Amino acid sequence: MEGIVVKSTGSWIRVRMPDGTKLECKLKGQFRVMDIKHTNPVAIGDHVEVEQLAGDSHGMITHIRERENYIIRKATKLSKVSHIIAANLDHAYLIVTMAKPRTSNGFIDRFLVTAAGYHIPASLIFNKIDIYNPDLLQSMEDLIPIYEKAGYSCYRVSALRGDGVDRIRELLRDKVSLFSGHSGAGKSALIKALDSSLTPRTGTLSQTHQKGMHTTTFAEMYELSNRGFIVDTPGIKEFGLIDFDKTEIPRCFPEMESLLPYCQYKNCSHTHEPGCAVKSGLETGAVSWLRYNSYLSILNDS
Ligand SMILES: Nc1nc2c(ncn2[C@@H]2O[C@H](COP(=O)(O)OP(=O)(O)OP(=O)(O)O)[C@@H](O)[C@H]2O)c(=O)[nH]1
Ligand SMILES: [Mg+2]
Ligand SMILES: [Zn+2]
Repeated sequence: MEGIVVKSTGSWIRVRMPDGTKLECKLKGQFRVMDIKHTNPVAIGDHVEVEQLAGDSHGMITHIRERENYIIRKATKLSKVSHIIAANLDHAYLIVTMAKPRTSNGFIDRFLVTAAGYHIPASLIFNKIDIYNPDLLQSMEDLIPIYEKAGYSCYRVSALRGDGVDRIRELLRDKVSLFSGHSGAGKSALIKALDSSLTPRTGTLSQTHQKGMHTTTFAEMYELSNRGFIVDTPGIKEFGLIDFDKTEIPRCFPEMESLLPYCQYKNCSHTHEPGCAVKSGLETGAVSWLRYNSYLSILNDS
C-alpha cells in the first residue's frame, strides 16, 4: 500500500492511506542511517510504501519514493544537518503581515529565493487586512505591484473576517501547497478559515512584542474537501539559504533572470561591472530597488 506522510513527530509517522484513513507508522530500521545530512529521513509529503502485519494497529514504512522536490531548512545557520520541511510540493505560499507581526521585505525575498532555488512556484498571501490602518494598507498597496511585476501573485486576505478566502481555496484545489511565515502571521488560522472542519491549533500574540508564540510546533498536512492538501508549518524567524552557489542567486529573481543574457560579462555579479543589464534594469524600472537591495544582501550573506 502507498500513502502520503502527513505528520512526523520523531518516532511516529502518520500516513494518509488511499482510502483517506490515517495510519501511525514506524520506519523500518534501515532508513535511520540512510541519510545523515537530514535530521528527518521521512518528510511531510513523502510518498511511502507501508506494510501492515495482520493484527498490528500500526504500519511499517518500507520504502520512500524519490522526491520530486523538497524544501529544506537548517536548524541554525552553522549547523551541518538540515531538516526537510516538506516534499513533493506544487506551490509554496508565504503568509505576509504588514503588522502584528511585521514581515520584512528581506524576509519575503529570502523566502522567494529559497522557493526558486528548490524549483517550487511561490506566491504571497497578505493576511490580516482587517486590522491595517490607512498607512499600513498603503504600504501593502505599494509593495504588491513590486512583487507582481517580479512575477509573483499576491492575494489580500483576512483569515478572521473571511476576505479573499474563497479565492485561496480555489487555488489550492487538487494541489499540494505549503504555508510558511512568521509565528503569528495566521497560517493555522487561514487553514481553519478555508475549512471549518479542520482544527489546527491557533495562538495569540505576545502582549509586549505583538509577535506569535510558536503555537504550531510540528509541520502537518491538512486535506480540504476539494482534495487540496496544505502543509501548515511552525513559524520561522529567518530563512537561512542552504547550499546555494552565489552565481545561482540572480536566477532566483525572475525579473533579473530574463536580463542575465544581456550583461556584458558572463560572470557579472551585477554589483559594479560595466554593461550590466540588471543595473540598466534599475534605471528602466524593470528591476525594483527594493528587490535589488535584497539581492545584494543575500549575496553578501551567502
Ligand atoms: N485580526 C486578524 N487576526 C488574525 C488573522 N489571522 C490570524 N489572526 C490571529 O493571529 C493570531 C495567530 O494566528 P495563528 O494562526 O496561530 O498564527 P500562525 O501563523 O499559525 O503561528 P505559529 O503557529 O506560531 O507559527 C491568532 O490570534 C489569530 O486569531 C486575521 O486575518 N485578522
Ligand atoms: Mg500555526
Ligand atoms: Zn550584470
